[in-house]
This record gives sequence, C-alpha cells and structure tokens, in this order.
Amino acid sequence: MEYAEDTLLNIYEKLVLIRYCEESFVDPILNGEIIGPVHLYSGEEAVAVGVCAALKKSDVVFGTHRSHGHFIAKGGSVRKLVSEVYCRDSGCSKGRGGSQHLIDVSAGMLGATPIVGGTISLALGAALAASLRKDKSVAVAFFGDGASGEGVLWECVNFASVKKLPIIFVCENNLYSTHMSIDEIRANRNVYETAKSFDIFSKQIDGNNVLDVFETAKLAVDLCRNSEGPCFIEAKTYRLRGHVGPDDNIQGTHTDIRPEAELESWKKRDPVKLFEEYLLTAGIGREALDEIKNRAGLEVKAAVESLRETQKPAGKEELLKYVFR
Ligand SMILES: Cc1ncc(C[n+]2csc(CCOP(=O)(O)OP(=O)(O)O)c2C)c(N)n1
Ligand SMILES: [Mg+2]
Repeated sequence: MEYAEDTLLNIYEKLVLIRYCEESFVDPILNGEIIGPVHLYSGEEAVAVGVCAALKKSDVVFGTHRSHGHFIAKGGSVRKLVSEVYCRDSGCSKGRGGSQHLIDVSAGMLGATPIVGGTISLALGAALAASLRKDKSVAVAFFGDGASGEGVLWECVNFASVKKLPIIFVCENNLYSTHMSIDEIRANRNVYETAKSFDIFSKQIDGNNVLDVFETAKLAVDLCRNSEGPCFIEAKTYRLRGHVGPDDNIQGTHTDIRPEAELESWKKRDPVKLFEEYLLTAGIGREALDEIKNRAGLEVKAAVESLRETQKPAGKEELLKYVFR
C-alpha cells in the first residue's frame, strides 16, 4: 500500500466525523432547535480533509460561511463546534456567532465569516507574517466558486505571487453560488485558468477524491515551504444538500434550482463512499471502518447531549456580553 494505514484511517475518521456532524444538524434545524442560517458541508468533505491532512498543526486555515468541515479537518473541537451551531455559551465563539463564525486558534483554524471572500485577505496577511518570520508555516484560504467574482481574491493572488508568499488558495467549486449556477456568473467555468495568469502553480482536481486532494495539497505545501508559492487549487465538488439548511434545492421544489439527475449523479460520487470503497479494495477490513463510524457517531452524540442537558442559548440580557462597545 502506498500510504501508511494510520494515515488512511485518520483521513477516513475525519470524513465520517464531518458527515455525521452535518447530518446531526438536520432535524434540529427543521424543528427550530437550531436557530440562524446553517450551510451544510455534506458532499464536500474530501476537500477540507485532503488539504488539512497535508498540513501541520502550526499551519493555519481560514474558512467561509460553510466551514464546519474546515474546522473539524484542522483539528477543532467537535464539542465546541456543535455548541456554537446551537448558539451555546460553550461554543467556540461563545454562542454569539453561530455556524458561520468559527475559530479555534489552538488548532490553527483562524476564522470563518459569512462575507463571501472575507477571509482571503486575512489568510494573505497570515502568509505575509509567516514569510517575514521565516518560520516555513503555510496559510490556506478556503473559499467557494462564488468568491471568484470578488475582486479581493485576485488582488490577493496577485500580491501573493509578487511576494512569493506561502499561501494556498483553495477554491471549492460546487457549481453554484447561493441559487445561481456558475454558468450564469462566470464567463469561464474553470477558475484555476484565471489563477494561472498570475504565474503561479494552479491546478483543477477532483474534490470528491480525498487522495487526489491530499496529493495535490502535499505538493502545494512543499512548494510553499520552499518559498515557491503561492499555489491555487480548484477542487470540483458538489453539495449533497442545498445552499442553506437541509433543503436540496432540486428543480420543482420551492427553491427550484438543481436538476435532480445532476444531484443523483453526484450522489454516486459521494466522497465518503468513494474512499470507503478504496479502503476496502486496499485491504482494510470492514470492521476497522465500522469501529471508526461507531466512534464518530458517539462523539457527535455526546457533543449534542452535553449541550442539551446543561446549557441554553444566551438570553437578551446576555447577548452583548462579549461585544466591544
Ligand atoms: C460579499 C457578499 N456578497 C454576497 C453575499 C451573500 N451570499 C452568501 S453565501 C453566497 C454564495 C457563496 O457561494 P460560493 O462562494 O460558491 O460558496 P458555496 O455557498 O457554494 O459554498 C452569497 C452570494 C455575502 N454573504 N457576501
Ligand atoms: Mg459554490
């Protein structure tokens, strides 16, 4: 086998943990227990997991409005994530941020915000700092195809290229930006081609194949550590759920966007299932996979149960407690 068994099983565990976490939010969103918008990452897990598997703890990542996966993949605490999504005091932003404001400094997850493209320049700053410190650390900016329409992305790519900064721009191209198809927004679907014009390493990959993502990310990390960055990775992927909440945005439903056949064809390329098939073919026993699933299920269940039993969202009188005034 080309990879150590440990490496493969760690990757599998992260994929499953993210999927279980995401799906655990579905019913509480529908019954109103979770308030505020929640953008689920189901179907895109291989991007966050493949990239973060190539990083060290001391490297840093920045996310988006859809960042539960980035948070877990970089080693953030599941309990703090779940608590934050439920807006509880024990969350990573003390329950005042919710699903879209995720941060775990000790894990190197330096932030996520709902502003499309909003963290790209922050990641650039982290890369500039790393370059001035000469500490060989790498910064990653995760963003969606929608951010490719924001000027700040290309300003950052240009600056990073001019200064040879250790930053990896990771575009999660899931073909839609809210409820618009990429073809309605971009003249050229292939975002990595635009990045190429800045004279940097830029590649389009299968974002549902976690080992493809891992291999390309390792290459990009090596380039960055050798002062041959920046790099741009366009990972083609698809959300199994719709833009926000559990709705799948299928044509004919109230959001009426995505052809059902398109969703069905991507379901066949579910990144968790694809990797499971790979592991079984590579000779890893089903028992080992079941054990991991069991553990991940228990971890998510324990996180949800702990907050249900012990805490409530902050009341009106406490909402401004951590706000600088
Ligand atoms: C600057 C800005 N413009 C518009 C919005 C509204 N908005 C929220 S999410 C989103 C779509 C983002 O699409 P993409 O970047 O492809 O990410 P995806 O949701 O597909 O993961 C938009 C337009 C916003 N939050 N910020
Ligand atoms: Mg998108």
